[in-house]
Amino acid sequence: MISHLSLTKVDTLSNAVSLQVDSNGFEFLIIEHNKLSAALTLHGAHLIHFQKKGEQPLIWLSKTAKFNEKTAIRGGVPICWPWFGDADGKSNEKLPGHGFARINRWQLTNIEESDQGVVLELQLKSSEETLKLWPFQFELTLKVTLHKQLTLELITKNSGDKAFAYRGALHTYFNISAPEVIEVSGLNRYFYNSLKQKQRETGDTTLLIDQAIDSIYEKSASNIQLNDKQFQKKLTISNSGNDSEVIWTPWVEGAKALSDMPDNGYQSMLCIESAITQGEGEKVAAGKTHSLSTSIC
Ligand code: TA6
Repeated sequence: MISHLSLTKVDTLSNAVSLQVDSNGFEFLIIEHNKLSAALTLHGAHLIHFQKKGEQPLIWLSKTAKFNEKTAIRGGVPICWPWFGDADGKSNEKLPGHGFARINRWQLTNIEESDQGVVLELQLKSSEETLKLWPFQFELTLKVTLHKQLTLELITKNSGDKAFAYRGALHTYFNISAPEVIEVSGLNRYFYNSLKQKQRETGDTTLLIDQAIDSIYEKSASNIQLNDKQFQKKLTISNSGNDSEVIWTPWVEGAKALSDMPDNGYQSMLCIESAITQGEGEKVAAGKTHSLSTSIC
């Protein structure tokens, strides 16, 4: 899903990991292992590609995604933090939608390689800039396990002296063959429909994809299954530390309205997100940590 990007290698970081840049110097970590390939950007610690040898890419990336310091990348796994959607529920041009973590440059802090694959660790710490947007000191660590399963763990550390609460999501864009052959199961019966002023509704635990969907499901008591009958693939998605799962597809009109998604982009993607969206969010006392994760196999 990244062959269309023309990148130049600037550094070899390990046997499997290299630092590459595009013509604007935008930085990509490219992982080439005998069992898998993957790619992340330091901008947003954003996984944009993951593919196991002999399989379809697991993660969808828009062919018209923008790669610059100001924009969230369309596709991959955006790290939505420290809020989900609009800050405090009101639109505010100063406060970026889905928080600032996905539009800040993270540091690569560790690489572990084995014959199973690669584990990367990236960090983002509070700064003068972030404190202007959100008055709390923090250390965010993203641990990305690229093995036969893909696991992302976002560890929030409150490095300040006052408690805070955060919301957010590991906003995974899955690569699908076609909406009409997809089935999502294992969902909670209760959900909030963001397309209808978030009324609480009761639905089925299985969802078919045949229209625009923007729903926040209360956390499932089981794993979520994504069954793609054309790819002949049944994915199991195991979330922890979350209070909800979000399902999103922009569908026809929504895709047309997005400048960084092709008009037909909705036909090959579906978002299933491990999210913290309820109430004030997850409270983290001074000095304490909280982990939000999603594991896909
Ligand atoms: O996760 C669902 C959602 O909140 C939708 O409402 C839609 O806005 C989507 O995220 C994408 O948000 P973005 O800010 O990345 O365009």
